[in-house]
Amino acid sequence: MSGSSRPFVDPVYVTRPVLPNLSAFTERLRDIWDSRWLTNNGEQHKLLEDRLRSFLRVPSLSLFNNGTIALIVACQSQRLSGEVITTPFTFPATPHVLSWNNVRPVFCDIDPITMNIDPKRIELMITAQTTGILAVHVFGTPCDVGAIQEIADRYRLRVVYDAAHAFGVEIDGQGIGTFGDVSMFSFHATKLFHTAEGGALTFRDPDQKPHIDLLKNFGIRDEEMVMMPGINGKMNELQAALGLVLLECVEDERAKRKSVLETYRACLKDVNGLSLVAVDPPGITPSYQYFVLRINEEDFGCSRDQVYRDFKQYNVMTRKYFYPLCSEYDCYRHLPSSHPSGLPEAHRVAREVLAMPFYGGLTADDVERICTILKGFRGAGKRR
Ligand code: T4K
Repeated sequence: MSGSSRPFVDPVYVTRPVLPNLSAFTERLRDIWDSRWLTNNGEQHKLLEDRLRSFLRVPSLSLFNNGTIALIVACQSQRLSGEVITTPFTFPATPHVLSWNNVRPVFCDIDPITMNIDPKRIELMITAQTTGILAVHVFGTPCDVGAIQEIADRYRLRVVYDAAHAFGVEIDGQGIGTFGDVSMFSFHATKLFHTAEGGALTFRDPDQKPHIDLLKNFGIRDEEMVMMPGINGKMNELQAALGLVLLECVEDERAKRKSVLETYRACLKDVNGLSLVAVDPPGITPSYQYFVLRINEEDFGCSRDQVYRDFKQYNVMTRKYFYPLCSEYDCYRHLPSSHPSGLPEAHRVAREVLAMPFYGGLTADDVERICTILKGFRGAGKRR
């Protein structure tokens, strides 16, 4: 391996936003300026909904101003109430949207390989109050959608997917946004496809769209009729214009990330104590959103926390996605389902994961240097 272990001059972040050619963006801005139409279902918005529907292979889609508001609306649209079974291994937005809907999150343990909610344990957590399952395709790895749907059908539960990390993921050619009742995609700046802030809901049944579009627009049907207490979840024309030009860059960025992933794999194969989270198992079209390692302290001779801290001295800013678990937050710790005894796999995974720098702008040399630095930490815990 050619990589040296010098510190990087500039910080290397976990990700960098993809940016389009500026003039392609300003061209669209000119159209917006000419039309003086800035938000509320404008031309850019309509065009982006069309383009994303075909890109994501979904029958129906509604754009939002961010993924969290979209997920709040998804829960409203499915009339979730009482308790909803979810995963503790996720970004805070996932359980928070339940709280914002006055629903109690019930944390279910995860599968140790996929790190997604474990369908085998879901059934044990169902009570008379359970109305749905809120599952996350964490790091873009699809949940066991068949097993989840089977449980939901048997108990008449709604299924909402947090697909924030799963842009462009397909299972045997089927868009990930077609599973369950509704799925949420995040278009935050740190995502493979983004609109600076933004998001979307996708759903198999196009009849859901009018209801969801009402919910994101204050419940307004026309100038004299407000149908329900909706919220302002609208994406504006500037965001949509950015999305339209960025959609043209997604395949190129994906190809670059695939090559970054291959370099990581080549450099880190057979390192005792490190395992690479598989983002592209057979049959899955991956998103290439994150590249995550698991560090087994005993075998690697250095803990995940130590690796995270030591990397900073080399200007490499990794992230502990997702530590701490949501069940450990002050607002959820009191819940019976938050007790660590019921979440052993989630606790182990949260201690071991480390999201590595992963974006198309990384060169093979950057990746080799990062891997050389990482290998230099082996056994460091024992030497201290
Ligand atoms: N569900 C799940 C499972 C999610 O992961 C998320 C969001 C949501 C729901 C909610 O969707 P949104 O409402 O956000 O649409 C980041 C993102 O802000 C967040 O969207 C994302 N998940 C989460 C996993 O990552 P932070 O707090 O780690 O972001 P931040 O600001 O530390 O950014 C990470 C790195 O990216 C920085 O160290 C540098 C780089 N960066 C970031 C920004 C914003 C840039 O280079 N330029 C930038 O503009 O949450």
